[in-house]
Amino acid sequence: PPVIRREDYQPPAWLVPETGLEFTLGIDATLVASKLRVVRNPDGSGDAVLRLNGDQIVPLAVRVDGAAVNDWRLDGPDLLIDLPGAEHLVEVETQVNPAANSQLMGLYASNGMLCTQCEAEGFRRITFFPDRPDVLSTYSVRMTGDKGTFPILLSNGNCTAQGENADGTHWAEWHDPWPKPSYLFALVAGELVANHDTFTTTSGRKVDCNIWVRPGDEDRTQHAMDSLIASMKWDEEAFGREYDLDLFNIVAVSDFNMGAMENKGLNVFNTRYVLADPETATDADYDAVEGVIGHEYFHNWSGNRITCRDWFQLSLKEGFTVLRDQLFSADMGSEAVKRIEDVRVLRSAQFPEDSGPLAHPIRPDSYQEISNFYTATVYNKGAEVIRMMRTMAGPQQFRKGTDLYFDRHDGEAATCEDFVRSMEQGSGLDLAQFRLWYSQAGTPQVAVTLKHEGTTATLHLSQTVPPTPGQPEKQPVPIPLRIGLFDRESKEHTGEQLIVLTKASDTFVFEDFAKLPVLSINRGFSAPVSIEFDRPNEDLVFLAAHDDDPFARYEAMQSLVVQHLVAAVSGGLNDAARTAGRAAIGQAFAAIVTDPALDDLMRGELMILPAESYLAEQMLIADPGAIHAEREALKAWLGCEYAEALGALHDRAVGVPYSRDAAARGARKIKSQALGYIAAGNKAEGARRAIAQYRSADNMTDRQGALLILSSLDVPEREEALADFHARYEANALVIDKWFSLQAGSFHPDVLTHIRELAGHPDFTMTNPNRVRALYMAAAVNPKAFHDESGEGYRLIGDLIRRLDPINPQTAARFVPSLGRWRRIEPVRAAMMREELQKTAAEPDLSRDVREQVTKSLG
Ligand code: DPP
Ligand code: ZN
Repeated sequence: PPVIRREDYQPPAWLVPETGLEFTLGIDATLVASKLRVVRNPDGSGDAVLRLNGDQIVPLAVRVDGAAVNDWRLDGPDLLIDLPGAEHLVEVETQVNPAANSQLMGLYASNGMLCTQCEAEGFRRITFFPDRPDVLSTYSVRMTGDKGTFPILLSNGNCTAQGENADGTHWAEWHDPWPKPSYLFALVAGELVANHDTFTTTSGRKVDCNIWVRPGDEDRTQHAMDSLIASMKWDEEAFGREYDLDLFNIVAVSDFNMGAMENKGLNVFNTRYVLADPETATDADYDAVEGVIGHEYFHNWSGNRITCRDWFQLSLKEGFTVLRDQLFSADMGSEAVKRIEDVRVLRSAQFPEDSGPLAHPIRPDSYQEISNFYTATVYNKGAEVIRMMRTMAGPQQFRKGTDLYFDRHDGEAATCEDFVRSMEQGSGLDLAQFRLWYSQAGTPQVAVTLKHEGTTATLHLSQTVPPTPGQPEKQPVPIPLRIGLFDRESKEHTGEQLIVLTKASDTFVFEDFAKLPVLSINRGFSAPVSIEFDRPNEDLVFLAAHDDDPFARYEAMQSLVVQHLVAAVSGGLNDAARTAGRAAIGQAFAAIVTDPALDDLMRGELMILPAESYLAEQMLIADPGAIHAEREALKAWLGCEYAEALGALHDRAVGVPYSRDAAARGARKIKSQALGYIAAGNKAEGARRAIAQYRSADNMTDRQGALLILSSLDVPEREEALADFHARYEANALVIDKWFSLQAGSFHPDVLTHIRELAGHPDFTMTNPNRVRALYMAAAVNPKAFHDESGEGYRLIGDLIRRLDPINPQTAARFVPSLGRWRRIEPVRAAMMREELQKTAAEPDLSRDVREQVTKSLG
């Protein structure tokens, strides 16, 4: 497949200021008639040929300026038409089969309704069009369909007319006044009901807000509606951005590749990010709904009003919008807990990407299939990069930068460079060297030493950015580090400072310290780097108990555990060192479990042990079996050693009645955390408490929390609870997804057998991405199942990729990176992982999506 390169960007030869689309809707056959007003781009190449992209569609009729033409031709999937003048009306008719569209890109059928997904290149599966984000057009859409099958007809913008025909069909016309690229087009038709509310913007525009779902689901939409209205208000206050249409529609669909899609005025959502009530959604699900609703809403400015010039600029909208949704969620709940959660996602999903064969800068230089670049790097590291600008500028100056960006580029298809330049001019930052964060891949490593002499503390920092594919050599990047120096006696620090490491190595001097202070560094995770700082356990115990920066407190606990487990796994711990290491961890752990000053949401967060994937990241070559065993052993030791305190914690939390307030959510969080340790330390006691919690649960957080513990235990209560859960929620697809993923994610000794059986369960289907992910993504991220020494886990995922690829290549490709980690895994397992990649590469008809990921992973 051809490689697309950023440096090859050319402006489009033709622009399409106006687009008319007429749909005659049918589940198996939908006719699409387009009317494109095309004009030669004065800044284009002057090419007389109009190239309209297509994908698995054929032109049934082509007209230019009202007359049928026959001299069009196909170039691969694209339609080429020679146009003599500077402006023409081009009309093309096509037909698509939504029911046969298992890729879920373009127009497809889901659960009896029709919907679209066009980002990144799905519009070309609906009609021929210059399907690139720098061609902005005003859309008028007319659709006609059977009134019984499609009672609700929706598209972008406003509904301008509707009516009924004598033959039982009805029609609607929609007009979107805001010019947009084709990837933001959307159409939905089907039987839907709405939760309706209104929001009045700061300048007095009254906006109708609707959340459309299948009949029966409307009782689970209130949290989504509350989140939408909170997002609209927040974006006015935090970024000065107001909504710009009279209507905002959200539609929930059950078959969806992504989380959600920000189509102008008509967001389409995966049901899992819309539907929530206490009986079926956990507290984490509630948070995810709020975050994704916010994310898609914020795209209305960062993405829609200002879009991307080309797909290499994806982080322009995604990195920035992730930062915006993170700041929103922080304001809605606990800023400290949100920050820790975001860093955990970065470390478990993005760090491995950055150190593996698929590493790419947040602004990639090339791709074969753009769908493969909707990554944790573009999204989450992209957000971290913009967050660093905010940290260096301060919130007020940062806001000046974003204001200038929104003002200057409104209505444009912009680049990352446009954003950086606006930020420089608006905020006053000099970002010349900082631009390296956009072009270099790899997680910078910062080595730290702190020395003390007389009354002077000397901090020495040095950085390396590791080589990544195609980028053997790197330059130093500016790394903003928030630091605090604690006096050991007073347990206070001398005031937080921001230092920026710009050179390969540098020294910072601090005066007036009678003794060596305790350094708290990268507070708030001010830079997305890994810190290498060898220091005594007692300093980490000190920070885990006393640091006033909540992230730093979490980090100290994590570092204690990481240092200990990495040493244990590498065989570097004698009995004395193991005892000392555990004692230090235990001391910090006990302080966390019992500290009355901590709120429970934070306590629950601090109790979470570092993920096995993150531990593996700390080693050049990892032995997943040893990591799993050591981590479980530590968990069991903590559960035993602190059984009494953990039991008391669980008892206290059990007594807190359900509500959505922070205290009750905190109680539920520590309830599940405590249960995990109790079960690790004492299986019988864990099972006893878990089944009691399961039986008396009046909400999904408690029920799922208990089932999570039971599903890993080889006890009779396990079967009882799993059978009850299935029977209770049979009719609810999102909860049945949980039933699959809890079992596939469990540490039960027979987990691989369970997964194989679940793949044959009548509720399993390969055509629904949520269900596929519930079973197989849970398995792929379950270190016990995936890295089983038999290699069965690797074969499971390899088989899945090969079977799913012909059905849904985009989702299939998402499973490749787990196998692509082979170079960092011990040789016996590595060979088996590699074999699955080779077997996949040998398939003759591999999609472009999977082909690119597999080739790079082997390369
Ligand atoms: N729908 C995806 C997102 O919002 C892609 N734009 O991130
Ligand atoms: Zn997005």
